[in-house]
Amino acid sequence: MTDLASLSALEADVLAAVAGAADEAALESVRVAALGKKGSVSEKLKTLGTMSPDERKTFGPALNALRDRVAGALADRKTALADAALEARLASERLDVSLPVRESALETGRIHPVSQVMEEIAAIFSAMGFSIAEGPDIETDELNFTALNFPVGHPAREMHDTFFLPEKANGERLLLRTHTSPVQVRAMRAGTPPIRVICPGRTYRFDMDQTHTPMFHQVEGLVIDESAHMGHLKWVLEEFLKTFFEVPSVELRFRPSFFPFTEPSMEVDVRCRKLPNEVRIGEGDDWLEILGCGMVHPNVLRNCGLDPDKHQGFAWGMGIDRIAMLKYGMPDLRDLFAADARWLSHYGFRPLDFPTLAAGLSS
Ligand code: 2NL
Repeated sequence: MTDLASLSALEADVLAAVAGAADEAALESVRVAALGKKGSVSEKLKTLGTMSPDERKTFGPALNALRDRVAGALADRKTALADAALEARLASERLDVSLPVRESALETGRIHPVSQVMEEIAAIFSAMGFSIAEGPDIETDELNFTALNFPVGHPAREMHDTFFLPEKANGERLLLRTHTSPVQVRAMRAGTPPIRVICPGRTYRFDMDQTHTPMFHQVEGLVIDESAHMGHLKWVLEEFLKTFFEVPSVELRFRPSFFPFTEPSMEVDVRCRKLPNEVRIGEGDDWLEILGCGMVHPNVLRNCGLDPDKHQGFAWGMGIDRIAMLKYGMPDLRDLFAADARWLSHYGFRPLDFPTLAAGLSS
C-alpha cells in the first residue's frame, strides 16, 4: 500500500541518483530505473488503477507531480551534463589562432647576410647576361700575380700582405688568393670573347683591425669584347648599384687611380647621405668609395691569350662585406665572422627567400 511518506522517500532517492549521475550515460540509467516501463516511479503510477476513487484523489495528483519533478530534474541534469561536457571539450581542444606559425625544420636555419648579398649580386648580373664563375681559394703565384701584370717585387707579393703556403719541393709557393681575379684569368684562358663574367668569393690578406679581417669577400666583374668601353662600364656599374641598393637612381664619381691590371684605373664613389646610424645611397651631399675599376691592361689580355689589337674590355672589383653592412645596417664588420647564432637569427635570411629581381631583391 502506498503512503505519502514512502512517496517522498522514493522521490528523495531518485533525485539523489539524478544529482549523483556523473555523465549522460549514468543519467540515462537513472531515468530508466525511475521512469522506464518497469521504473520505480512508473510502478507507483500503475498502482493508481487499483486504488479506490478516494485514494486516487489523494495519490493521483501527488504521483503525477512527483513524476513531473523527477522528469524536470532529469532534464535539468541532462542539460547541465551536456554543458559541462562541451566546456571540457572547448578547454581541451583550445586552439590559439593568433600564435605565430611554427617554422618547419627546412626553414629554421638562417642564410648569412654575406651569402644573401652574393645571391643578390648574382641575380642582378645574371639578368644583365653575365655568367657566374668560381675558383679555388688556394692559387698559384702565376694566376694571382704574374698574369695580372704585378711586377716582381710588388709589395702585394710580400709575406706581410699575402698568406703563402709552405714552399713545395719544386720551389713553387702556393698562396691564398688576395682577390678573385685569378678566376677571371681562367675564364679568359678557357673561353673566347665576348666574355661577361662575375666572380664572387672569399679572398685573403694579411690584415686585421677594426675594418679589416684576414678573410673577406669580393666580387669582380669582367667584360671582354671587340669594342667594350668605359661608357659600358659606367652603365653596368650604375645599373648594378641602383638595383642593389634598391633606389631609383645613383650618381657616381670616377677618380683616377692605379691598379697593375687596368689602364686607365679608377676609383668609384657613390653619392650618399651619412646619417648617425645609417648611410643612404643615391641622395645627400657625401661620397662613399665603393669600388675600383678600369680598362683591362693590354699585358693582362696578352697573358690570357687575347690579342689587345682585337679585344678590349673592362673590369671592376668590390668588397662584399662592406656593402652588405651598408645595405642591411650591420654596424660591426667583425660580427660577420663571429658565428654568433643570436646575431645570425637577427640579421640572417630565411632559407627559402631567394633574392630575385622580380620580387624586388630584399622584400
Ligand atoms: C678594388 C679594385 C679591381 C679589377 C679589380 C681585374 C681583373 C682582371 C683584369 C683586370 Cl682579370 N682587372 N679586376 C680591376 C680593377 C679593380 O678591384 O678596389 N677591389 C676591392
